Amino acid sequence: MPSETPHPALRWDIFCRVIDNFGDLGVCWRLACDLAGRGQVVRLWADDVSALAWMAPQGASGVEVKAWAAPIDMTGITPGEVILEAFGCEIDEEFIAGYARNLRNRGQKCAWINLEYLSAENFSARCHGLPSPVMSGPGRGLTKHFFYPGFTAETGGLLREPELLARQARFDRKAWLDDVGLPWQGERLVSLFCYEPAGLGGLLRSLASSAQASCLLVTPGRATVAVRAEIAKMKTLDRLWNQRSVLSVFYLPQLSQNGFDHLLWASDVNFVRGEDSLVRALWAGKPLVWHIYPQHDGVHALKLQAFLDWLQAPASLRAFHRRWNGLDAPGPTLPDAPFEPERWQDCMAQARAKLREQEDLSTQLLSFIAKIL
Ligand code: TRH
Repeated sequence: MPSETPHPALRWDIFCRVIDNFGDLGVCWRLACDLAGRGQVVRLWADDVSALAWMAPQGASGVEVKAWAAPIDMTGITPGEVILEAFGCEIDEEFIAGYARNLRNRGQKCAWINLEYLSAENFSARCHGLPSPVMSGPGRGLTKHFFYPGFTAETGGLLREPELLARQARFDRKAWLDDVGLPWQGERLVSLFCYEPAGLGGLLRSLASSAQASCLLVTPGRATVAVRAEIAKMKTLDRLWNQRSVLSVFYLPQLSQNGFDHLLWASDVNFVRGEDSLVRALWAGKPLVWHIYPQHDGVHALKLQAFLDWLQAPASLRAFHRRWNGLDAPGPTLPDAPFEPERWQDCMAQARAKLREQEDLSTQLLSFIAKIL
């Protein structure tokens, strides 16, 4: 693994607008904590901080959370040396004006980063690190830089805290399962974090008809609602669908981000969604299925394909993903896509090993800032 060089402590202002779900805040919080853990001083501005109450109940030293309201309250606020807007959110003009003024007064260079969404598509490598001159407003004359996370060495990489893999290696599965109250008898554990997947009924049927007993660990919110609705539907269609009780379902409470990592480490197969949980499942290294965030224009299908190509996913994993994400051409009677996690393990192990060799996102971001300052 590449060695990390120490960086001077800088003050960061990270801005996050919560669109829906938890991913925007989840990524920003992890980034803020990772940077703070490396000696940086971080202020995280978010327009909806409510999810942090369960995602990060302990907070983190070195990270100050600020509620980001409009208009922004600049009382007593001096912008830091680095400003980062996550996923194209726009920082208020008052803040930019203060930032530009500070740069002039201190004779400092601009470190204004636009952190983009994660994608395995080629544009991430092409656009990573590109400058974007600011042409208007109080930041006129300054330059923003695009920072693209990604899966290859030509991109900004993935978040991976320095201690993550060592913590994973020390993880005690049985103790954690006891802690969450799961009376585990050695069944296959399948974690489920998703929206409303088209292939949910197929998964439940596969698990219920398997020779191997499984326990589905269902996260709260949309996954729980979807599973309850699907099970109710299946019961009306065929009340013997899980006759041998080979499948059990365990509904989880909201976990902290660390607890969520533990869930992924404890499970044999992980169903994840969005962006941050996908990255964490890659580090977990178990077979995973990704419910990609659906976009109205359908571009998520290309994004999913690029990811599966990067993963060198075998045909059955691709087929399962198409069904899970509702991307199969509609037909009157689509057969269930086979659930074959044992065939998916190799590509996951290879992907994790490949990613380990690459520099993580925070290391790259710190080097990038050092270069432009
Ligand atoms: O919530 P998401 O669907 O977020 C999505 C994506 O980020 C997407 O790219 C974005 O455009 C959209 O939101 C608006 O999935 P994601 O990204 O995996 O984020 C979930 C976060 O919630 C992640 O940080 C893990 C955390 N989490 C917990 O901390 N505890 C839990 O119990 C669960 C279920 C999740």
